[in-house]
Amino acid sequence: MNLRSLTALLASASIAGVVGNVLTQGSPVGTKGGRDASLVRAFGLVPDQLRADDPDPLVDSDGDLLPDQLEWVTLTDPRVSDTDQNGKDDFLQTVQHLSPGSTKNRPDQDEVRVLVSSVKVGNDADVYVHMLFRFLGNRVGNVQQMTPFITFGTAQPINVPIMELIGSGPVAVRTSYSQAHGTFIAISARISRASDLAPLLPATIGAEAIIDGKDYTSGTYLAQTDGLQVALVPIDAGFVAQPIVGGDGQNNPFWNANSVCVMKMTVVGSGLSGMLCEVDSAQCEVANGLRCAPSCRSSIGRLVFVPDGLSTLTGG
Ligand SMILES: [Ca+2]
Ligand SMILES: [Ca+2]
Repeated sequence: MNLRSLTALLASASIAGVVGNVLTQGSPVGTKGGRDASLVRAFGLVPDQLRADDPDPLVDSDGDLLPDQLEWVTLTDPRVSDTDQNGKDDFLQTVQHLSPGSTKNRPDQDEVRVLVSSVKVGNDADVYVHMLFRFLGNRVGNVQQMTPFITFGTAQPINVPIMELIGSGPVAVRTSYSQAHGTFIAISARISRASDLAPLLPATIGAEAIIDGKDYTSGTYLAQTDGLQVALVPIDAGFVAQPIVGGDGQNNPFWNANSVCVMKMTVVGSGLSGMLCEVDSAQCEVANGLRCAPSCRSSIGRLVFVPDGLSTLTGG
């Protein structure tokens, strides 16, 4: 199935009802490390077809709906659902575009965030897009439009809808509900091989959505650095360049231990289709367990084109 039908299903009252029913029954719809079979059936999605010897690319060790591989990208701890122990689950802070330890406060509202991770497969990797939703209360919002896209090229950026890619491979849907934080939904879909994505980088993969009449645009900026595909992850101090293959830096001698590349950017131009930003500072800063590329400093001066501007990455 493709995203058009997924969108239609998401938007339909019947699916909202199915999700609502599951939620109101109070049953644990998110199962540890896996997809909820009833929801997968309800959405008409094809569950992963994995061989017994394949690692599960979407395993979620701490049950917070963020796959372990994605938590490497979001700088959260895949073993703990509340990395910074502030009473807010990693999913909530992530969907709010906040990093662990962030001192920022976001208004309590519906949220959408689109992130990218990848999983090694032989000498290549599978690239996954993750669409995270948070709805206030015990409800699923009315998804009137959902358009995943990839934007690449700096001089004349090209924006291509990628809905046909979503559903061409495995898709997983996970949900949870809590009275304190509302309804969380995570949709993860394999969209590409890393080798097929590489010629398009740097690029932004994201989605535009209209939910309950409100526009949302969220995405992840991807670039090729030191032979690795990295995502620009917003933190309070700027942006971190983080490899999208989980843990890959640990075995790569080109990466130094216990630091990440923190970059700051300023907007140098804007047009109808987005903003052109320039990296004006970049340095390896202390971060336990993470890795910083030796090319970090040379990021200064790099131009980054982001659809709709930096708010696509930061949530505004
Ligand atoms: Ca997790
Ligand atoms: Ca937290």
